[in-house]
Amino acid sequence: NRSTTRTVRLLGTPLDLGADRRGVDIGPRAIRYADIAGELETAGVDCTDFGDLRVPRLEQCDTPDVADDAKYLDEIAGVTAELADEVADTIADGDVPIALGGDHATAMGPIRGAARAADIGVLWFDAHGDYNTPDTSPSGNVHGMPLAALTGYGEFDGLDWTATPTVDPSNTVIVGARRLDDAERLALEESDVTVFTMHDIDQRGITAVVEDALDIATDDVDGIHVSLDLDWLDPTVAPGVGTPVRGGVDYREAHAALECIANRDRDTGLLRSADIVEVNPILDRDNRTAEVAAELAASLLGKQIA
Ligand code: 6HN
Ligand code: MN
Ligand code: MN
Ligand code: MN
Repeated sequence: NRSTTRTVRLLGTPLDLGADRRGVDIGPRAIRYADIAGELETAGVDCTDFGDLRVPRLEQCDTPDVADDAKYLDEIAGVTAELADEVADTIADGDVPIALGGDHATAMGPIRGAARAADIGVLWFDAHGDYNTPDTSPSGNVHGMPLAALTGYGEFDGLDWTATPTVDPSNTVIVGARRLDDAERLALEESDVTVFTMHDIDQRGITAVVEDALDIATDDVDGIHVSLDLDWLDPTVAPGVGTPVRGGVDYREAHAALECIANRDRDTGLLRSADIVEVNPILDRDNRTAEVAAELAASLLGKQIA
């Protein structure tokens, strides 16, 4: 049981090298303007902001070959290795790191950092599986690959750490999937990763699905990381994302899901780290998606709604 006030440390990661659509690098700033710090304070946690990590600008990088099967992988590896160090330091200080992306390749940082100190499970809220590898990816965009890399699936040239799982696939759960590439779907079927689709949420309701996801992710580990891709939500609620897919969770379902995690966390202190990714202000309307992101952070950290 947790009784002391916790401190969240925001780690801005303006990484856009993993995705095709420009603008996701402005995500951290938009989420700050949406007052994530104030939202987190309403959840009863203190909030410190470490500013932004340095990320190479796309214009400064060598243009990838058209045949490149994992574009900017070296640069992304460098940025996320630094982010992993910051996350590990944050956890060692007793604080909760939240990485603000940036595209979803960002998640490699906090998950590797959190896994250094403890065995963790992962809850991956996403329309997509992000389980492609350089060999299966239809786009060569690394934001479609982080979960494969982190569970030790596939060959990633030059990324030595992918040779062994950072997280056990049997403690890895995708929630809300509705668009998987063919090879990705097959690979997930053969893996020990659990996938709850939107169909499961339709049939069983969001809270039942998330309770199951929590049971799976927390089995025989010390804590969890929560990875929140804003395209998990329906584009009517979160339009500012680079790869929108119709048919996502609505506003209340999203909050209910994170409140389930907060409830479990209140009893057991299982939440180690999180990332909030894929907010693209260029594609957004009136910063709505960043506002949803900020509000969801508060629900994850235990904001009471009454
Ligand atoms: N995301 N499956 C597609 C690809 O290019 O691999 C889309 C990936 C989207 C990734 O939204 O984090
Ligand atoms: Mn994603
Ligand atoms: Mn996605
Ligand atoms: Mn296990």
